[in-house]
Amino acid sequence: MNNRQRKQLDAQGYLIFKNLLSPSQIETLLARLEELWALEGDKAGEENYIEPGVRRLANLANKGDIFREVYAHPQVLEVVEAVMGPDIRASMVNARDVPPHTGVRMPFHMDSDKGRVRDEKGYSAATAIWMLDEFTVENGATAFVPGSHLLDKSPKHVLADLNASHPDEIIIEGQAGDVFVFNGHCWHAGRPNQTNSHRRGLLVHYLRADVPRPENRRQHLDAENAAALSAQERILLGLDDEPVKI
Ligand SMILES: O=C(O)CCC(=O)C(=O)O
Repeated sequence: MNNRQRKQLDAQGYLIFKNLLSPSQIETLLARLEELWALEGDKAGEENYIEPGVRRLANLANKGDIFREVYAHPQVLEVVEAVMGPDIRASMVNARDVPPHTGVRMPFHMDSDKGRVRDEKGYSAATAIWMLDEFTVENGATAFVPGSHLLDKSPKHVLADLNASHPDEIIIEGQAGDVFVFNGHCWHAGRPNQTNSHRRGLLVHYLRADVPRPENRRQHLDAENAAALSAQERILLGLDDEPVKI
């Protein structure tokens, strides 16, 4: 991150990095996601939650080595650490597809668990949305309110209609291979797809290590998959953290 990017992250709450994935990485990732959607059928996403009208997948850290280069990408981790310090955990590693001519506008929300705002240690959430298709206004690119992390308020306590567009929102467009990384306390919302093509992305949610993560906000790895990880990836996934009952 250079100075300009650091200033933008602090003031606006987000950065977009172009072309972080190569066409062959995108192709491999999409092939694996489509395979998983076919295998998991109507249970897809259930380890986290099922969202009507869209296709989701969850616990992807356990579903392919290829996801390691995404959730542990150094350029993204640098931003996440700039948001909330070095002690971070990848809580959710998900896919989300807004299929053609479908999806509803999501309510504006933050990705900090339970509407948590900045505390004495600062911010506690950050998210990376990896674009695997082009993201456009028409196909459901994310709505985002720049600078809303500075308000220290959850949109549900402020906005009269969480489902309406916000006067200050911008739509985060980009190409397949780009990644949109943001302070998870920023207000944002998924949008419907009005086109004939899919809008597929990977969503990686990071939380500060001291934020309790219930079972559906953690990655659950089989022994064989866990054994392949580096020490840094084990820490990032919090595999050795005590389970938390919430
Ligand atoms: O897919 C998107 O555009 C945003 C999704 C999102 O905000 C979420 O799943 O919490």
